[in-house]
Amino acid sequence: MEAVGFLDGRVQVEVGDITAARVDAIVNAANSSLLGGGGVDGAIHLAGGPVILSACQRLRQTRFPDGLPTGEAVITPGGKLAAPWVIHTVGPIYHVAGKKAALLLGNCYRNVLDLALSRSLHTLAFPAISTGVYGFPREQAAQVVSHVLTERLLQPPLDSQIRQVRLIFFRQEDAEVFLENQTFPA
Ligand code: AR6
Repeated sequence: MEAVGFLDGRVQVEVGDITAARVDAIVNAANSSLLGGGGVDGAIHLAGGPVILSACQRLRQTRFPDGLPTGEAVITPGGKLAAPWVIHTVGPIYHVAGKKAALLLGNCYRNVLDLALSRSLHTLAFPAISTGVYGFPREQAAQVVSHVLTERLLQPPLDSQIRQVRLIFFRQEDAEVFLENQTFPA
């Protein structure tokens, strides 16, 4: 699939492996332990090497003894990844979050963007947070993600800060579901 652009090309929808993305930071769909797992989390730790886990363990000890709360985000070095940084966020478990699921998923994207702003990062790559093991419906996620990105990327301060957001889907079918359900302005 060719990449598809929105918001003047600043948002790009594509199919691929996020661990190979050359951006300032890739985003990890972590769990609150920050100590790794399966899915994209496992792939990022495997590709980036032990530097990422060490930094996550330090964050647990210093700032988050009870784990990173759902919707929040933290940053670590990227280790051996092409991206110098990884921003870890914890998406909602859909059936646990109930009515708050959409708000919490939106918070993941908002908090990642805010962290990128505070670290002067310009280019990001996101996986489809919560839509794997955590069971968030892909159609609803597409609406939440396109809404939050539109709201934030078109307004100060992110309008002049974030040059590129790549939404990287592992499977072509997931990218197609996103494209069918997104609500970016034409
Ligand atoms: N590049 C891009 N996307 C990927 C890759 C990759 N290399 N690998 C998988 N995906 P999931 P969640 C896609 O389950 O639902 C972990 O165990 C995948 O196809 O990784 O937020 C954590 O430790 C799917 O579309 O994340 C947590 O315990 C998307 O990434 C839990 O899973 C997200 O699927 C988090 O669950």
